[in-house]
Amino acid sequence: MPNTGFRQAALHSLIERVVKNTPVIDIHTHLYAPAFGNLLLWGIDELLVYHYLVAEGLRCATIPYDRFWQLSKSEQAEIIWKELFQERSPISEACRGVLTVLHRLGLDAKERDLPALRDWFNQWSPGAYVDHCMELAGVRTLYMTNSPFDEEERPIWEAGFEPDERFRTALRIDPLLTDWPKTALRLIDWGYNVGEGISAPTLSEVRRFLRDWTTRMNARYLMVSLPPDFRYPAHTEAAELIEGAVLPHCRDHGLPFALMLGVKRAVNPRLRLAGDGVGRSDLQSLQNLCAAFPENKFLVTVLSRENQHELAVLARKFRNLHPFGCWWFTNIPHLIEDITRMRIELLGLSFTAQHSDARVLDQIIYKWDHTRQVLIKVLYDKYADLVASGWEPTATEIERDVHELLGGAFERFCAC
Ligand code: RAT
Ligand code: ZN
Repeated sequence: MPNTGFRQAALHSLIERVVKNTPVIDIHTHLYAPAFGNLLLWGIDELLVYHYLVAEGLRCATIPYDRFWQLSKSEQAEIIWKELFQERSPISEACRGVLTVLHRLGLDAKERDLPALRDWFNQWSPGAYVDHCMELAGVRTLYMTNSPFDEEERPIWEAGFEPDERFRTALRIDPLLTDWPKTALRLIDWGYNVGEGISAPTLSEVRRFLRDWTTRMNARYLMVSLPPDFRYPAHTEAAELIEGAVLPHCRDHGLPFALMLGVKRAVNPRLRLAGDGVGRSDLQSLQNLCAAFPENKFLVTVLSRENQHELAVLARKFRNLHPFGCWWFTNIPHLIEDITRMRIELLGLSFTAQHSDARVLDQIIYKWDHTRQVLIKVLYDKYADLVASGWEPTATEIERDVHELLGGAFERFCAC
């Protein structure tokens, strides 16, 4: 057919335009609205000391871990810059991310001039910089990770502030489920009458705590990350708290519960935040939860590559399960491509393709840029397959579908 090449090019540029222009709902980040002051991180030094880069930089550097942590942030950034950008090419995904950010901001990283980069960032005010980054990244709304257990964050909530509609809240409850004995003492301090064991009165007080913080934060979902050895059902505090407090609370408020499965915390504690690892989770436990609680909604991402296929198959079986994102160690182009292709082939459009997990504001630029590049490739193949089967997707249909993958399906799942 003479015009096949032309039609393929037209399809490709249509998909490219749609994917680049569709605004994103970033459903999981570690960013904060400007009202949170210093908790909102941004700028070149923060980009360089991102824990993804620290883990890579300290593989190359010879400085003892403890000495590294004693340095100021800018000294740490200089070590990472030297090790990963000057002494070898910045070829890893996390390093490439820094370059994409600088490039999209209009800065010339190839000058290799760290002081000049710092000067550029110093001209910005946080408010204006948030607008700039969100616009460049094409992010419409983003979800923060909000923890009442965080000593810096809690007082800000208690004091109150003017909400920023673009920054939504997710109530993060890891310490409640992963370290009950210590958390029980904190709840007692805050006026909740809980006991050491998981009894009915304790569960009801935990529900009161969850209610108070859901209301205070206007939380849109609850969230936890769990280690590979998490099991449900089980005679563990985590399983009993989930069943007796978290899930009933979510049902009462119509909120999803987000499970991030497969993180092994502090595999190397000397690396601090950079020291967490991965392990394969038991998705039978997730199946048990989805089956036992059809009135609950589960947003789920898994850290282990080996769990990805099982998660997608499970989502075919349970409409109360919504897979999302390529999390952390899977947020690298070749796995994003693999996982997204597989999810589309098994689930169509009923999942959320990505979340940024950005900890530093500027990172939304590269995380979304890189994901969009992969999505264009995958979607082009998928729509070209449809064309080859005699189906012609319209531009409006492709726009609708991409919106679905970049937040639309998530909103529908939360609302239903
Ligand atoms: O991706 C990350 O930055 C990790 O450190 C974790 O924060 C992870 O995303 C999580 O939310 O537990
Ligand atoms: Zn995260």
